[in-house]
Amino acid sequence: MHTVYSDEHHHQDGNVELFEGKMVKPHEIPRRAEIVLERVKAEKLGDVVAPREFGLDPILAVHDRGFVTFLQECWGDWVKSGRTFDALPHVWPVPGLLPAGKARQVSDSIDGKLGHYAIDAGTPIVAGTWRAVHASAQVALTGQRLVATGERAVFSLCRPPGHHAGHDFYGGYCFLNNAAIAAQAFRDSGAKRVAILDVDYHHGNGTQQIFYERADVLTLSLHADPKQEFPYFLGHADERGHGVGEGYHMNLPLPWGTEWPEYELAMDAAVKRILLHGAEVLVVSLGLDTFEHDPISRFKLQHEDYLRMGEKIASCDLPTLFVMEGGYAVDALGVNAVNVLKGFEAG
Ligand code: OKP
Ligand code: ZN
Repeated sequence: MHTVYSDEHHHQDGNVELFEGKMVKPHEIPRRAEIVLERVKAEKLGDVVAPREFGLDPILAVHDRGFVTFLQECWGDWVKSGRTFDALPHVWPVPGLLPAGKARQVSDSIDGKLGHYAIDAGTPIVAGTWRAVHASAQVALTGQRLVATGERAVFSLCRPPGHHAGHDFYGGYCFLNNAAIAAQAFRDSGAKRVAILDVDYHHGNGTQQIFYERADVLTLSLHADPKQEFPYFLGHADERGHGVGEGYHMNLPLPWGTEWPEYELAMDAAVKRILLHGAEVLVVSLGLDTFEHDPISRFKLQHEDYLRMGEKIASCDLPTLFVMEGGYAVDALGVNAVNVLKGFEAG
């Protein structure tokens, strides 16, 4: 299996995130991608290739133009307003703030803009953020191209991750939705039915939002119950899509403490739904924060369980693009990610 990787991710290297009431060192760090790359090489998974450049068009096929411009200009505006440390929001236009019929306006102030586009204060924007997230999307798009032109499976080693980013919002360490951008690119290169399976510990709220009213891209997410866990406000089992998209989204929330036997049952339900969809291609949002020792998560999957997970994904028997998402037990991240890919190849 080819791995697509770019060093550009190093430009996203924040100093702080707001976490449990404290400003702490970010969990989403460059070492995460390095250790996965090291394991890919040590296990001889296959060639490591650099991304090609597909420009902005495939990004704008999923994201709002004003939002993308904000991401490109944010750091410059932040510096112009006299700040030197990481850009974080501290005020939000919550629903109910505005009177009925009054549309939300984008502020001229960078602080207003941050609150307009961000869903949390855990996702720092720094000087190199746009450079890194642009490259991360190109890593996903390059993987997409390789699968669309005949590879059975490709690993897009994306960083920063993407599944919390929506049409016009960012957060949860995510800026551009790499998996959604790739799925849309599959549609635009001729695939009629696409599926995105999100196995990150956290609900893929951005991916859900982007495809919620569409039947062509089936989205499925296995995650910690939002009643207990980030992103808190979305990811419940009764969110099933809307309009023509009704029935084309599936949430499988699971409780804290979930181990492989229960996780496997949820995966079986997801695989069944993917096959029913008649998907021609599968995009996997591959988060490894379901691991028992993940510092911010509370599922209990073990190293070997990721081999089983890969086999399960292979049982869909579809061309598959793996897109890297979360996973914060950094020392174990390479082993767990590559176990999924090796399990897939054996399956
Ligand atoms: C990104 B990805 C909860 C803090 C949550 C944000 C987590 C973002 C995870 N105590 N902070 O899905 O791995
Ligand atoms: Zn996650």
